[in-house]
Amino acid sequence: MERTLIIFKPDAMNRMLVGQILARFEAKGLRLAAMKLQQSPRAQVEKHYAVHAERPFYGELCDFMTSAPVVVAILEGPSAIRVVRSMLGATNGADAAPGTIRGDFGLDKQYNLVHASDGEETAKQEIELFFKPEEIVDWQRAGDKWICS
Ligand code: 3AN
Repeated sequence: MERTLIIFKPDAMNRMLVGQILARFEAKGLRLAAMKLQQSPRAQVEKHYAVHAERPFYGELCDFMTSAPVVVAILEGPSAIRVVRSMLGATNGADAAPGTIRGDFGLDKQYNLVHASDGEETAKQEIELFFKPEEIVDWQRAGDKWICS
């Protein structure tokens, strides 16, 4: 069982696509372990994207990510990190394969709808950056026994 952090970015919020995209993760069998709506403090976004601090788009990316409230969530399931990344598709929606979230809903590299952790270490760091331990819920769904044998 793995946990990954996702962020519905301001474009997904303003385009009112959160429900549709979340439905795909639920239908896949991934389980919510936490979810909240927040207006992200700029310092949190800057830390989250610190790996891109030297890139020319860093300032604009931080402006974008603080331009509207976002929905932040933790999804869990077997290989959840890899599964969610593959469901998102390539960074640029124009390159993302049809059938992926970015391939079906987007055309842009900045406005690419959802962030998801890209590895075990980043997932751990990002979950700690966005959630307090008491906000994360351990639970079982009635349907779980029909999702993983
Ligand atoms: P991903 O979201 O697929 O992990 P990263 O980590 O390469 O992509 O990029 C982080 C974020 O930076 C992207 N989600 C996107 O919003 C933004 N971004 C990436 N490349 C560019 C670019 N060339 N111009 C503007 N924004 C970009």
